[in-house]
Amino acid sequence: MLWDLFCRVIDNHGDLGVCWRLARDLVARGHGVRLWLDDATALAWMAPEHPAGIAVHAWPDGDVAVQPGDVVVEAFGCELPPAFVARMAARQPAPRWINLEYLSAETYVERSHGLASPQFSGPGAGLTKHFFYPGFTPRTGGLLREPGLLEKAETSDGPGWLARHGWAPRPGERVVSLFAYANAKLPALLEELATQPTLLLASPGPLQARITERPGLRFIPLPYLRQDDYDRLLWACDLNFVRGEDSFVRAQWAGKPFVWQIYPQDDGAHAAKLEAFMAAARLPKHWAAFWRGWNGVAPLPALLVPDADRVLAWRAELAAQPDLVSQLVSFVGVSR
Ligand code: TRH
Repeated sequence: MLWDLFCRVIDNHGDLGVCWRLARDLVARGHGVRLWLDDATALAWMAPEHPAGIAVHAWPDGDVAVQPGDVVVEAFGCELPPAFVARMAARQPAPRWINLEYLSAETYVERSHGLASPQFSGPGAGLTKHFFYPGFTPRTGGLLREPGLLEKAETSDGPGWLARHGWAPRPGERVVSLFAYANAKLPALLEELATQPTLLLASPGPLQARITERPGLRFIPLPYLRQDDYDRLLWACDLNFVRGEDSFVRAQWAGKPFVWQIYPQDDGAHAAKLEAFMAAARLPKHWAAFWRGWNGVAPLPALLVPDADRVLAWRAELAAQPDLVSQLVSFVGVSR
C-alpha cells in the first residue's frame, strides 16, 4: 500500500521522530511512504540516509498534483491541507484516513482508540477519519516496535560501541544517558549520580551546558545521534533519562532502567499522564517517587535503581502485544 504521512513539527523532535520511525517500519514491511513535513531540518542528524521507499516532501502550501495514497495519516491532529483532503474525497476508492494520536496510558485511550469521525462538511465531506491511539494495553493501538528490535537490543555490543565513539566508562563506572527538558532538579540529580562512580553522557538540550563534573561524576556532552545510534546508546547504558514520547518508548524496549521526563503542559495535564503510566507499569514505590521528583511534582529522593528483572518483565509484557504497525495495517484493512 502507498501511505501519505503528514507531520507538523510543533516543537522538539518527537513529532518527526515518531513519524520517521513509522515510515521506516512501513517501508521495511514492503509499503511505500510519502512523508509530508513542514520542517525537515532535524532529519539531517536523525536520519542522514533515507531508505528507498520513503519520499520526503515539503508540506504543500496549496494544491499538489498527486493522487492520494491508499492510507493517509494525519499525525497528532496536524490538520491536512484542504486541497489534499479534496483530492482524497475525489479518489475512488477513498483512502483510509487515520489520525495518529499522542501516546498516553490514561484510560480514555482504550475508549477512544478506533473511533470514527464521519466528515459531513468541508472538502472531505463523505470521508471518515479514524482515531488511532498508541498505548500500553491490548485495547489500544500498541507501540512502534519494528520486527527484530528486541533481538538487536539483546545482541548489541554496548561496551564496544561506546569505546568506538570514545565514550567508554572507566573500570567501576556506571554509564547514564540524559535527554531532558529544562529541569530545576538538575543540581540535585548530579549530586545523586555522584554518589556512585558515574559517567554521564548528555544529549543536546537545555541541560547540557549546565552539567558540571565533581568527584564521582564524569561528564561527556554528546552530539545529536542518528536515530539508530540513539537506540544503541540506550542499549549500552546502565540507566537512561528520556523524555517526551519516542525516546520514552525506545527506553522501554532497551530493557534498561529509565527515568521519564514527561512533556510539560501548561494546564498541568502531564501530572495525570505521568501517574497513569507509573500505575500501568507498576513502578516500585521508590522509583515512582524518583520519577515524580525529576518531573518537579515532589522533592527528588535518593536514586535507588530498580533491578533488571523488573524492567525486563515490563518489556516482556509490552512485547506480548501486537506492535503498532501490525495493528495499523490490519486496522486500515477493516476500517471503512
Ligand atoms: O523531542 P521530544 O521532547 O519530543 C516531544 C514529545 O514527543 C512530546 O510528546 C511532543 O508533544 C513534543 O515533542 C512536540 O522527545 P522524543 O519524543 O523522545 O523525541 C525525540 C526524537 O529524537 C526521538 O525520535 C529520538 C530522536 N533522537 C535522535 O534520533 N538522536 C538523538 O541524539 C536524540 C537525543 C534523540
